[in-house]
Amino acid sequence: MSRSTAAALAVVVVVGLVVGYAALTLLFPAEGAGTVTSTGTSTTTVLQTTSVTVSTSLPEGRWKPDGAIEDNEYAHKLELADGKYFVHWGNDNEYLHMALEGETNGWLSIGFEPTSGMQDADMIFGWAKDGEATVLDLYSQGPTGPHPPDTQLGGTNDILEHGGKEENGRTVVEFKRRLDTRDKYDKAFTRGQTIRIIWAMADVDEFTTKHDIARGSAELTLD
Ligand code: HEM
Ligand SMILES: [Ca+2]
Ligand SMILES: [Ca+2]
Repeated sequence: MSRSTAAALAVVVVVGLVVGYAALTLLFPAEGAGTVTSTGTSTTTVLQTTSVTVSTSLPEGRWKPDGAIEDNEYAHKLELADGKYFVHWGNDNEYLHMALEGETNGWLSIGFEPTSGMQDADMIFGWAKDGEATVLDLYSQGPTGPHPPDTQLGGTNDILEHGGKEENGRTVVEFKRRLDTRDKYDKAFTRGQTIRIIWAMADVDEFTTKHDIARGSAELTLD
């Protein structure tokens, strides 16, 4: 090996170390957001491509659809209905985790991106009864419904996991879906997006009886 080749190789190795270190620093921020996948490509032809996958504990690791809202389980919280209803949420690159919490023994609901009234809202309905939670993926076809399950319209149920609890007049339902489910009856979300929502609650455990406690609209922003 000639001296110049050796010198060139040494430079390449040093550059490789620096690039690798930079990639690692990027991959391990103080507060990581979910699963970070990054591919660092070297600047020279000699170095190969590095691909590292890192899972942090936020928020996937902490999230449990058990009907209990733990500290730090959700990064965000929105108060509605003068404190009778709260929406909690968090997201990473892939998933949205959400909890609906309200002063009712009936249903809680959230609708994403309606056009007018309830129309075209991608709705999620939930309630808990006898220790069992029901969470439904629905779509509102008109300004006051109807909002059948996506599956009845030829779409898909995109609630990946769910759970909930009814206790002392309070109901909590928790669920997880992809930011982009690829179902035409769901709204596709991107990171950092501000989503217009409608919300409603009622004191009955079935999704064809109207909101008899409260309803309204608001906004929430994803990480
Ligand atoms: C369970 C079946 C439902 C029925 C039968 C129903 C029916 C109606 C009706 C008749 C109205 C007209 C105004 C009024 O009477 O209050 C209305 C308004 C509204 N509903 Fe529903 N609704 C249902 C579920 C939902 C759900 C699940 C949400 C939210 C996710 C929702 C959110 C709203 C909002 C925000 C308005 C006001 C719209 C506006 O004036 O711009 N509704 N609903
Ligand atoms: Ca939980
Ligand atoms: Ca769906």
